[in-house]
Amino acid sequence: MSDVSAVKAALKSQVIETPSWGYGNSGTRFKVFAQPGVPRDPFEKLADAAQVHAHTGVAPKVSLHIPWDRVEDYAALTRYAEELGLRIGAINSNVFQDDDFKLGSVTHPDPKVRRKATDHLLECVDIMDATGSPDLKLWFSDGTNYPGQDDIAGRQDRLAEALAEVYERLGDDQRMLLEYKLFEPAFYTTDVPDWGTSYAHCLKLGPKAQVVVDTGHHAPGTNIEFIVAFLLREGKLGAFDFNSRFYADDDLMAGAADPFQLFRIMHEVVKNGGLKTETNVNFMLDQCHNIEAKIPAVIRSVTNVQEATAKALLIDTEALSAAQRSGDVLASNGVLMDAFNTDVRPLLAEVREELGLARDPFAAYLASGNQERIAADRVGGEQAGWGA
Ligand code: AOS
Ligand code: ZN
Ligand code: ZN
Repeated sequence: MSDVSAVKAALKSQVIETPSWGYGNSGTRFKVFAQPGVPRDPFEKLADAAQVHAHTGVAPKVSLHIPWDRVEDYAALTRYAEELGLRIGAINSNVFQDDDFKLGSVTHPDPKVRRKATDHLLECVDIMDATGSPDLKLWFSDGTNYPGQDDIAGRQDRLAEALAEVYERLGDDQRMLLEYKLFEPAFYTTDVPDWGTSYAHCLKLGPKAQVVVDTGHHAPGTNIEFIVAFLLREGKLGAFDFNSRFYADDDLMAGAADPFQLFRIMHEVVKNGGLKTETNVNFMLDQCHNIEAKIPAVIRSVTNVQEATAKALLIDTEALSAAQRSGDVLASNGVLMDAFNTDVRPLLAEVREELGLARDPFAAYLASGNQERIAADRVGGEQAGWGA
């Protein structure tokens, strides 16, 4: 795409969904560093998400996590989101923080535990009904640590059975997003370890089931953009969980570790129609900010995703396909690298100006005084965090 106004229009219409847990305290297994001003409840998490949207103009949706964001009155939470100019995005289920799930949730050998896990997933669909959320995001920590610990194929049968029950419960405008992850917390087998397993289950379930690609959930060296191209071609790419990693599931700011990889992924998205509204790819962030301030870190991730998208949109597609057709390896690679090496920050600054926003959302947020305000106001009470 070389027409600048079309590039700008595409950048204005891209929606990036931010995670409620990205605003709360988080840490590693060694330490959670509490930060001043961190939200004390789901309402305050929404207020923080609204700051990101106010400064970027492209982040009107927030993923919730149940039970971390469980409230008495979901209608009130939804109304509050609307007052802030936000919508509720994916509902993330949690079948990994209960003693009963030590040996698995929907794949547990005991049918009583499987029932409990499936009931939680069904509760999440009730919450989708109450909040208008279109997406149920499923990530299972299920797996085994030792050879022989359980029946690998049997666990797939149990997983399929639970997914089918939840799929049946979905409304017409609701879908199920099945995330995969190579390992952790299970270290020998994981029940949904890769895109192929997720894809196979989604294919069997039907059109309302699609795959989530979390960019931190692969073996080192995995070609994620190939997976993206393949899933888009099959109509099975439902969403991204963007974050970056140096080692495993590091959950760092998107685009921080490897902006070139993010660009390559966004190239496949753009090339294969993934930016079109009707394709309905949910561009979510899934990250935890352990040592950096949360709201500005989410802003930085949003702008990093935008920069990768802008570069992908600037690729001279005609020159690229001509070079590809003629088998000119160096020329085709050169077209891609020209786009990657373009400084798109001035273009994005113009886009923001046209939306009535400050040219630099990061600096504008820091100058807004919000950080000092929340640090002064949000004293007392439990601070919500990862796992709270
Ligand atoms: C876990 O590693 C996954 O990335 C999930 O997306 C998880 O549900 C999310 O991090 C919130 O807990
Ligand atoms: Zn994730
Ligand atoms: Zn993860």
